[in-house]
Amino acid sequence: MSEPPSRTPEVDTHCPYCALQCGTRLADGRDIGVTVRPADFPVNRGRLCQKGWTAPDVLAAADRLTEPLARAPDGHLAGTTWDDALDTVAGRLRELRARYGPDAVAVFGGGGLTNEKAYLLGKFARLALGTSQIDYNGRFCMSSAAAAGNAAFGVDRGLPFPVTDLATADTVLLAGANVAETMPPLMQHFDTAELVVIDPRHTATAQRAKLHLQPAPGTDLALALGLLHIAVVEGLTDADYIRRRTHGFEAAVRRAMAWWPERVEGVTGVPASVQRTAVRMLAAAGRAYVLTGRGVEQHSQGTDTAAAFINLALALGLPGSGRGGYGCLTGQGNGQGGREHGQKADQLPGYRSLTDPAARTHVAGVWGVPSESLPGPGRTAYELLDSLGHGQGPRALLVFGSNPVVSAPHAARVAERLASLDLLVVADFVPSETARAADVVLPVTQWAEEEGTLTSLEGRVLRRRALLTPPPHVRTDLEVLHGLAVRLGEPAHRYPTAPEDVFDELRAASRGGRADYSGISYPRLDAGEALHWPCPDTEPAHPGTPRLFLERFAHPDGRARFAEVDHRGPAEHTSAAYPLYATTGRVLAHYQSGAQTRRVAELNGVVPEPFVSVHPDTAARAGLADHSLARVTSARGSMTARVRLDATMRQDTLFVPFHFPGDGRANLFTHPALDPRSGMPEFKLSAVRLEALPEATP
Ligand SMILES: Nc1nc2c(c(=O)[nH]1)N[C@H]1C(S)=C(S)[C@@H](COP(=O)(O)OP(=O)(O)OC[C@H]3O[C@@H](n4cnc5c(=O)[nH]c(N)nc54)[C@H](O)[C@@H]3O)O[C@H]1N2
Ligand SMILES: Nc1nc2c(c(=O)[nH]1)N[C@H]1C(S)=C(S)[C@@H](COP(=O)(O)OP(=O)(O)OC[C@H]3O[C@@H](n4cnc5c(=O)[nH]c(N)nc54)[C@H](O)[C@@H]3O)O[C@H]1N2
Ligand code: SF4
Ligand SMILES: [Mo]
Repeated sequence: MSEPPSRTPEVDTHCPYCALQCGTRLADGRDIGVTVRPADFPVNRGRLCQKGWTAPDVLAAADRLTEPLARAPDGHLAGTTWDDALDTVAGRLRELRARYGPDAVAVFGGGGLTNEKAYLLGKFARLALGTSQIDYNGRFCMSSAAAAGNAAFGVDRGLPFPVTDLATADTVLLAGANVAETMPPLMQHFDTAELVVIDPRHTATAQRAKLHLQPAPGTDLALALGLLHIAVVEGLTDADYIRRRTHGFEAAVRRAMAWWPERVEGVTGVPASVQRTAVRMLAAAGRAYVLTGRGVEQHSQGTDTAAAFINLALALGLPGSGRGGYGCLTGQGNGQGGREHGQKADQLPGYRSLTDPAARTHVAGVWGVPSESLPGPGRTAYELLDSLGHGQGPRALLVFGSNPVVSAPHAARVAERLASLDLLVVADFVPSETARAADVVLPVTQWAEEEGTLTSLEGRVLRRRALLTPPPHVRTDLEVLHGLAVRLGEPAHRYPTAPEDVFDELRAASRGGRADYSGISYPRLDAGEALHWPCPDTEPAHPGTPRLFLERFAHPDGRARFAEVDHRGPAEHTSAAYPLYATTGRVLAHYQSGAQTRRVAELNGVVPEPFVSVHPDTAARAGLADHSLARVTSARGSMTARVRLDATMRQDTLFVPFHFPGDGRANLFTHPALDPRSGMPEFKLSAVRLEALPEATP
């Protein structure tokens, strides 16, 4: 066991936000509060972004949740005791289950939860609730790239190599990733590389690029097919690698042959000459990497698009060759671990499939239950939210680590579904927009008050360590799950509350799975070992796997698969009523739904309100000037934002960050069309119109 946290004046831990998981040292400055400084950790090497520097402010947020709340008869959320809150929740869950069956209760998790929380949440859903209805916000994040990675390589680890390998690159293709704002300390690893950036906007990242391809949103699949076409026609593919290490090249190329550069230019707007330069830069590089972000993944053809970029990387002979590779830049703090331990609708711990009989037997054995008692797969995140409170859909929802009222697509619809529930329970440490809509709110600890592990974007397992003792009436998520499970009649020992005990069980459950953690332990991590999964429990101790695929890919025959994909186009096209594209994404100063960063004065000072980036000519046509108030309307609904003129924008495209609540929610206009292979929504493309709003409206 580690030291009791309250006696430690300083601890080494990691930033609470994104998947880069910058190393930090926290100190309890008592009167001045918690201070943070960057550690000399390989991914951040002494740097942090502005969110990391200000993260301690959320620990002391003025409206921090410090006691359980329950909806009083007058409709207000009022303080209550833990026993009352948990008894109420458990009692109502039992009633709903008795009346409608176990699938009447649903669970929504998050990629910010530690490995221990994600694991115990999945176990709680399948055993204590007996429900198939569990999914999480990672479905909205990189699920399409995960599906493409599994199909191509037989395993999905965002970066199958350490971040520091990127520093050896000559050329890096960043497709739909704005790293300069979303993972600023990562940029230092590109100092000597030539960047090729694919983004409809001339982002801070594109400004650092040698070459910027600025396609229309939603056309990346055509572009990636075109890049493969050029590589083939110009004889730049690695025939020896393709023959030895892959399957399916010819079928993939047959599709790409229909995408000659001029046709691709017509669809994407990227000049043929620029396409050719991009491919030549990648092929000429001694070491080259192809990296994808949400810009290409958050589409209804997101899996095929990620697959098309993987095809390009395979054709150039990069993955596992020691000459570069492909990676998906995972987003949330534990976005990687959060997708491995069983909070996904179709999944058991160890990245196992819920429909695989051997996987069910193994995990049921660890849990001490018969495998027939495990439910089958449930609905994916948006389908789940959309089904709430009507028809065969769940009547109760428990939310741990997400704020879907702001972050889910077609958010007005989601808010309406949440309101129709018989019971909404939210565990959070701040009154998020979703918590405010709940019947019961359970106050939980924050990062600096708890122990656990997270798995970063490079598949390395990291320790989160506690500096502070939690406020008196705040509990950990593990304690909440324990308290509920026991009230639902489960044996207490099944839901340990000590993170290390949960981790040790997770190790056993993951043993032999695709994401095998069985050789990783708190003592090894605390001794400073850099352990990347898979890390089986071997004698002598397994060193972990920083680099995957060097010898073979994870498919049984050891070969990677090309995907036979074609461009279908987005779910929605522009029209007379909705003549512009709107895309959505992030700014440096805010994180996700903003539940945390909108509570930090310094960050709010930088970006205080929703905005829409517009080309000056597009704005002028709508009668809008810089800073004027605009309405962005799609067939789903409207949001309001202040105009930011930006002459580098495409004239046909608007950009809106999704960090703001209320009328400023980008997700009031986004399209819930889902990628058929992953359940990823089309966050990155809506057909909209832009109109001026009188100043007084908001
Ligand atoms: N500051 C900040 N950093 C974060 C987060 C945050 O909320 N704020 N969140 C974290 C998480 S969970 C994630 S998932 C990552 C996301 O990290 P990124 O993927 O870098 O972030 P986004 O801003 O969502 O999208 C990246 C870019 O895609 C572009 N884009 C939009 N539509 C298209 C398109 O059709 N094609 C192409 N090629 N590009 C397009 C946008 O203009 C944007 O610049 O960031 C992580 N880091
Ligand atoms: N339009 C549009 N929408 C998007 C995206 C986009 O690019 N465009 N991106 C999507 C992506 S990539 C993502 S990842 C999602 C993220 O969107 P959300 O799922 O809403 O993510 P957060 O805002 O991080 O919400 C996390 C909530 O859980 C709380 N929380 C944090 N840690 C814990 C914990 O350990 N336990 C508990 N109980 N609570 C915790 C936080 O206070 C916060 O209220 O948004 C998606 N939505
Ligand atoms: S880049 Fe990510 S992990 Fe690093 S300080 Fe910023 S938010 Fe935190
Ligand atoms: Mo994400």
